[in-house]
Amino acid sequence: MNTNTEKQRIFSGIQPSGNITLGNYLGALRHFPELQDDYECLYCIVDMHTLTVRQDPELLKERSYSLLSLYMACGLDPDRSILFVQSHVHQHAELSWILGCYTYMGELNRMTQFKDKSAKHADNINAGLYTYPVLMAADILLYQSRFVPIGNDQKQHLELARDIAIRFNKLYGETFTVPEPLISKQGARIMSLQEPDRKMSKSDTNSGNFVLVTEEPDSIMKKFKRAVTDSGSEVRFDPENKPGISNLLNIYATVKGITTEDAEKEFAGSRYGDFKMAVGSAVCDCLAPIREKYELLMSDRAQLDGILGRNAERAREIAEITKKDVYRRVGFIL
Ligand code: ATP
Ligand code: LTN
Repeated sequence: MNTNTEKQRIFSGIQPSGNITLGNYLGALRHFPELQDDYECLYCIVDMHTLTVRQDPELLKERSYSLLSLYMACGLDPDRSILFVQSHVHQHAELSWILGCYTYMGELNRMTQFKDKSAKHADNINAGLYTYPVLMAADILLYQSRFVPIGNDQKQHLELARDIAIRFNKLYGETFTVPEPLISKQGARIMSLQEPDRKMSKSDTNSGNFVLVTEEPDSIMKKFKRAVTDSGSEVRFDPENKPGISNLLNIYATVKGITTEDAEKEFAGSRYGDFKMAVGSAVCDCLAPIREKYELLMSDRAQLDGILGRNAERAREIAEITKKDVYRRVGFIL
């Protein structure tokens, strides 16, 4: 367990399964930098999780570098936070096996992400897709993480990680810190621009559904212009009856740092077309500085490799402490 004199830990991960969307940014990544001062933060590029869906090897590698650059472009400092690649730290896979033996199939059967992804990839419902939440629990529990900043869609997985930690602690004594989710009030669930009843997802095959953090302003504006609204004419926050408009209000409020009520007031009486353009340009303003930094960082591979190497070493040191403790408790010879 963490002693009181140490800073509490934060852990979060994003899959390099595609380019990072506005949804990933507003739901999760945006909050990562602000936690760096008060906590010891670990932000992982969870490449092992991406194999649950078929990936192109060259693209996967490229996207891992890209995610590291984006972490830094958003304000993460690799000397303060530990920014690393999951597959560089062998303890994730090792702990995952053990935790799998303390997870019930009934629990995994209930996971909505498994159900959604099985439906989406019916030709490849593999065992990794099923045990995905166990690996995620290992990611978090290895570092005795206290808080986990995530979007709303990951809440169920975090609950499972908590249940596994509590179960293991009951059997073997206090081994794991029981983690808690950090879910923001606004921006925790950004919906698709074309199908606003589905979440914005980076692995979506229709690029009109998402906006990328690194996308050019022209292209962003086009996507907002084409965003699906409704047959009415009132800019009103009503997710059930007006999912498109409500999603746009949520996006606007989150990037501007205001409430959806205030956003609604600002656009009272506006035409849909003008409203959509205002949301698009607020998003462009928010993302432009990130894109500039990102491009600079991506141009120096040697620097990125150096950061990954150093940070993986720091992560392995922490992870080994928990892994050894777990091995000892279950009765493995050390
Ligand atoms: P994939 O499409 O490959 O499943 P994804 O876009 O759903 O990926 P993840 O890598 O699984 O993204 O998630 C990274 C983080 O972004 C998680 O904390 C997740 O909760 C958050 N997140 C993902 N999509 C959204 C969204 N639409 N709105 C808010 N947060 C989101
Ligand atoms: N399952 C998450 C990504 C993820 C994660 C984690 C998030 C893997 N391991 C640990 C937080 C903590 C996702 O699909 N968004």
